[in-house]
Formats: sequence, structure tokens, C-alpha cells
Amino acid sequence: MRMLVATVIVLAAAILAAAGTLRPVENGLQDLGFAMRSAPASGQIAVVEIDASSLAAIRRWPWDRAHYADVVDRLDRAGARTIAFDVDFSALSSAAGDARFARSLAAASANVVLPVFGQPASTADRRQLDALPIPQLREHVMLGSVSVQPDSTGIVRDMPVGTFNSNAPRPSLSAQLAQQSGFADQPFPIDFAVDPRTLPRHSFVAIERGEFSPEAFAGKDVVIGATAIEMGDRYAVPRHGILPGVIVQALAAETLLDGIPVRVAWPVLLLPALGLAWLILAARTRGQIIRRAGGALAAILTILHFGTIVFDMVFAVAPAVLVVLASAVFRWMRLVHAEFEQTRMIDPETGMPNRRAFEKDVPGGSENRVVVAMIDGFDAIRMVVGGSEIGGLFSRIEDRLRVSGCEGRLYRVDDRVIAWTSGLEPFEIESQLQGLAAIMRHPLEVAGRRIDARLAFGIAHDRAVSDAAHAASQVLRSGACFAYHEQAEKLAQDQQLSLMGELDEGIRRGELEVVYQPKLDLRTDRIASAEALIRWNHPIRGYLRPDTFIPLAEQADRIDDLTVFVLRRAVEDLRAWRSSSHEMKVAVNVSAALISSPAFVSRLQDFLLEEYVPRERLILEITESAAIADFDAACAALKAIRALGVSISMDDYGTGQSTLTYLKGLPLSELKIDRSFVQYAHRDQGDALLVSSTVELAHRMGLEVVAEGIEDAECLDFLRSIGCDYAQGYYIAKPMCAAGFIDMVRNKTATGLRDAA
Ligand code: G
Ligand code: G
Ligand code: MN
Repeated sequence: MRMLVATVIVLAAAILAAAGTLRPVENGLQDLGFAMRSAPASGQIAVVEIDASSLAAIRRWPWDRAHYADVVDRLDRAGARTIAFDVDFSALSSAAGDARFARSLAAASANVVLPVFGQPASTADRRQLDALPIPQLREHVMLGSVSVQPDSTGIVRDMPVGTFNSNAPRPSLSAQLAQQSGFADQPFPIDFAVDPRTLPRHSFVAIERGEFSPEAFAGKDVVIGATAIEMGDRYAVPRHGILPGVIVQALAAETLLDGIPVRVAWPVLLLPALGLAWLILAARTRGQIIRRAGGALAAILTILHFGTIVFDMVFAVAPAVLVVLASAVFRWMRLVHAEFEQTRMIDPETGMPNRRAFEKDVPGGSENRVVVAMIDGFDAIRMVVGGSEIGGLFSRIEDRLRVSGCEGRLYRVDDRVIAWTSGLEPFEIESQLQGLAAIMRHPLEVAGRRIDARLAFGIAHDRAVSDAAHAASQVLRSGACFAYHEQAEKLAQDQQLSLMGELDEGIRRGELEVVYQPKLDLRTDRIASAEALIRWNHPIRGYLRPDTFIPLAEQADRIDDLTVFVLRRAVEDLRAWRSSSHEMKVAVNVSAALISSPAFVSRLQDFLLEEYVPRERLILEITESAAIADFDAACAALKAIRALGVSISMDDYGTGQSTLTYLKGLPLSELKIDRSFVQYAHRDQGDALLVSSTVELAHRMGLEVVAEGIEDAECLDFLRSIGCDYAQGYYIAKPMCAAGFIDMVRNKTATGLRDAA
């Protein structure tokens, strides 16, 4: 793409150059070159001027040729190398004068050059006619043509090395003066860097009268011509305005003194210009554009400058300059455009990418889903925190989305809607959203205020963000956690059904494992118990966490088998540990829904009554994925179980359903405070108060307290300080396999142990 643009620019410049459109630009740049090289004349070329004072002294025009004869004699005597006339001698004058002049010319030892004027024969006849000096004069001299040809704008820039008038090649006067030979009709650029005011000049009449020092002419090349205004013969030139023809001849001769300058045509610089264009088009910032284009222009001017000075080559630079400027302008506009596009893709309030960005980034046609989070009561929140803090609100929410495993870009597609795409399976998305909803129960800290922001989630196909938002708004009404847009729903159901179909298989094939997360006894600083957590090592979907399939299992009535499976495994492991003389306790999660199912309860009782089950070392954690449907039945069942010696723990305490009624009515032995309260309790006064008063309340009711979700040392210290009984969390240990757990107990390598620290 970049190469294409560069090529197009170069081609355009080539076309303009070929069409001559760039002439004025080229001329301007060459004038700049003259100014950069500005230098005084060499002194080798001297001018003898037929100036106003000469005309005043010798009144009759044309002069008697005896005057020219005198001047030739004097200059020749002074040792001039060349004596060239830019004066017309094509007509006869007085016989005496012509004879006298001819004698001087014949006698001179200097090279004498007389001019030949080439011009059209007449207005009707375009043939060139040479106006030669009269035969008498031209016998002993050389001839030099003095056709000066202004360009189409009337300015003289070039001079020929020689001409082809009347089919005979003839050197030009300036070539004769500088004693250079070259090809006729080869024009060369006059170097107007030479300041014409620095040419040595002498008045004709002064020479004739001998009023000069002869050294001024020794070895010099002298050109004689008219500079007086009334003589006409004036030309417009670059840089110096209007100059008399003789001065133009002198400058041309100056130019030729050290060789004939060669014009280098524009195509030569176009190839390097292509490279420069490519570089400039690759610039990423405005500064880079300026630096690169500036460097490129400097390089081109350097070539112009030193090309002439060192190599006598005059480069045509306009097309290259044009290419550089056009590339810079093009790139600049692209950057401005891109920046503009960029700002159009950004939500100004939050700096998040907006809906436009979503539509641009998400191509559609993929198997992905779009998920949106809609902020409940957004307008009210906005009033509370103020418009300027909305950015803060969104970045807090963003943090939580990230913590819950949202990957990729998050877009603010609407005032109160954040959207992202997810390649996860529906059940994985669901569990992610449930986790998110749980985290969101914890207030957000925005501008020093605590804000309760509930999120409602909607899921739709592909990139149908409006559908997802619609589903989310349904959720706001229904009070659920998330909803699918209709189309997406059926697919999700199909996939989940198939997953459930695989669960039995999974159990049979031993894909389900039980891992143990240690609980630290804060009074003894020892690990004497653990929570059993189920994992599904799915052959295709990988390691599945329980929150991706437990809710499905509950819906599909598979949760009882699953729970019994975990219980059996836990009992086996407890017995194995005991035989290696480690007396442990294990907590097993039981969905609240199961407790009010008479079928499950009797199955559970049968199991617990089997003689090898160490009932007093089992804890049932009642996880409240749904409200307890039949509270009285559940209460009775739990009492019976408790009577068997099994402990009962209230899991996730503080969230959702666990009300004071449960605390009062259920036969509990333990309370597990939900990690959303514990995690920041050492930093957040509100949480600290909740946790410490819950510990106190539980102790008064004769319950032990487990705090879960401890992720750092400060949190653990805080829990110790308020007298909490057990602590569980990643800081102490992550869930691990049975063997790993007992190794850890044996070696006392859990972090958070006081003596270990
Ligand atoms: O560690 P973790 O991701 O494993 O657990 C996620 C959720 O799954 C927790 O709320 C936990 O209570 C629940 N869970 C883990 N194992 C079981 C189980 O065997 N039965 C039930 N009902 N829930 C479980
Ligand atoms: O009590 P429940 O069964 O709901 O809790 C177990 C869940 O908590 C599991 O998913 C487990 O992986 C997770 N968990 C355990 N300790 C920590 C912790 O320190 N931080 C977080 N974020 N999760 C934890
Ligand atoms: Mn639990």
C-alpha cells in the first residue's frame, strides 16, 4: 500500500515534470541555489563598458571605428589575453575608420573575437541569418555568436556553447572568452550565483584615453559592449533583474571558466525520491514526518548545491521536492484522519472504546457471543457520583470484570452498557457472570463514595449487541442474573444438555476429581481440616471449575449423585490419612436445594450410617445456590444428620439467602463468612465491622467461624486479631489433590502458619 502511494506520487510528479508544469517551481529552486552559492566574480573576465560617460565623450554614434582601434591597441599593449566585442560591425562605416580598425585587429597579439548576430531573416522569413562583421574586419579575428535566447517567460537562463547559424557550427562569444569548446547548440545554464557587480568594469572612454593601470588587463579576457541605457540590448535574468547583454556574456564566460556545466534531467532524482517518499509515508508521528521531510529536502538542496560546486552538474530538483512535499502532506492528512477516526471510536466520558469501535473491531460471522453488562439504576448513580466521575465508575466495574476473567476489549456501547465478546461456552459464560454478580454485591468505591451497582447481563449471538442489551433489560425486570436473547438461548440449552449427558460418563471414566483446600486453625496455627471441592477434568473442554457445571447438575437433577460421589471420595481420603496417623476433618458442599429433597436425605442418612464413615470428622457446607424450598423439612433433616455427629456449616454467609431466620432455625455448628466480605476487611472499615460483628454474633450463638478468601498476610492478621476460628484462602493454600494436601500437613509448609513465617 505504502509502495503504491509512493509510486503514484512519483508518477504524478513525473507527468507534471514532463508536461513542463513544474518549470516555474524548478526555476524558483534554481534561483534559491544561486542565492545559496552566491559568490564574487573570478576577476578573469573584465568588462569594458560603452557607458553613458563614453557616449557623452564621443558624441557621434555610431562611432568612428578609430575609437575601437585605439582601445584594441591599448588593451593589447596592456597584455589582454582575449579581446571580444559585443558590438555590431556588420555595416560599413567610414573607409578610413574601417581601415584603421582592421589594421589594429591585424596587429593585435591577443585573441580578438568579433560577434556574429544570428536572427530571423525577416518577420515573414524564419530562416536564420547571420550578421557577420564586414569582410575587411573579419580577416584577422575569430568569430563568436552572440544569440541570447530568453525562455518562454522572457528570462535568460541559458547560453549556447555554440550555434549552428547558416549550417556552420560556430562557438559562442562566451565560449571564446572562456576558451572552452563544446558541442554547438548545447545550451548550458548561466551561473547567476556570480554577482555581476563584482565583475571588473572599465569605461570605454577611460581606456581610450589611457586612464587605467595596465596590470588590470594583463592575461585577462576582456569583453567590450554597451551598458548605457539608450543602447538597448538589455535582458531580464534571474536574481539580478535586468542586465546589459555584455554583462550576461561576461557571466556566461565566468560560468564556463571551470568547465561546461551539465544539466542533469529530472528523472535522475526521481528514483531516490521514491525511497524518500517511502520513508516519509512510513512516519508514525507528525514530528517524524517533519523530521523526515525536512531531512529529505535538505538532502535534495545539498545535491543541488554541491552537485554544481563540486561536479559542475546542475540537477533538476523540482519533481523530487514535489514528491517529498506531496508524501509529507499525504501522510500528514492520513494521520489527522486516523486521529479523528480514533477519537470517534472513543467514549469521551470514560476513554473506553465505544459502539463504533465495537462495530469496527468485531467483524461478525464468528461462533463467539456478545455479552453485555447493563448497570441497574445508572441515572441515579450518575446523579450521586456526578458526571465527571463516571469514568471512575466504569474503571472500577472494568476492574471487576477483569478479575472475573473477562478478556479482550471492553466497549461502552451505550450510556449504561458495557459489551465484550466471548469465545467461551455458554455454561462457562454463565458461571463467569454468576461470579461477577457475586463480586458486584460488594459496593464500588467511586470518588470516596460507596456505590451499589448491580449489573444485569445479556447474552446474544455473534455481534448482536442490541439483542444482548435487550436481554439484559429483561433481566433487570425479572431479577435474574443473566438472560439470553432468544436465538442464542436454544443453542446454549443444546450445549448444556450435551454437557449434562456427559456428566455420568465423566463420573464413570474418573474424570471427576476431588481437591482439598486447607483451613487454618487460628488458635493452634495448625491445619486440621479442609474443604473438598470438585473438579471435572473434561477430555475436550479442559479443567472445569464447579461453578460451570454445578448449577447445570442442579437443574438436571444430577447433583445428588455428584454429592454422594464427593462424600465417598472424602471418606476414603479421610480413612487413608488416618491410617498414616493424620486425623483430619473434611467439609463437603451440599446444595441447599438437596436438603429439602426427602429422597436425597434418606440416601445421605443411609450413607452416613455405614459403619466405616467417620461421621464426627465430616462437615456439610450448605451452599445456597437456591433458597431452601421446604424450610421445616430441611430443618428436620439437618437435625437428624447433626444427631449422627456430622457438623453443619452455613456457607457463603452474608450473601443472598442466608438470613437470620436460617441462623436461628437451622442446627448449625459453623458459619463461613463469604469472601466478598473478608477479602478487604483489613482495609475497609465497613467490611471490618461486618466481619468482626459476625464473628461475635456467631460465637455468642455457640458457632465456630470460618473466614474464606484470605489473599494476603494483613487480612490474616486482622482475622486473628478479632478472634476468628478458621481461615481459608489462596494465601494459606490453594485447593490441591489429596496427596498434595497431606504432604503439606506433614511438612507444615502452608503459608500463613505463624511458625513458618
Ligand atoms: O473452588 P471452587 O471453584 O471450586 O468452587 C466453586 C463453587 O462450587 C463453590 O461455591 C463451591 O461451594 C462449589 N462446589 C465445589 N464443590 C462442590 C460440590 O461437590 N458440591 C456442591 N454442591 N458444590 C460444590
Ligand atoms: O465456600 P465456597 O465453597 O463457595 O468457596 C470455595 C470457592 O472459593 C472455590 O471456588 C475456591 O477456589 C475459592 N477460593 C478459595 N480461596 C480463595 C481465595 O483466597 N480467593 C478467591 N478469590 N477465591 C478463593
Ligand atoms: Mn464451600
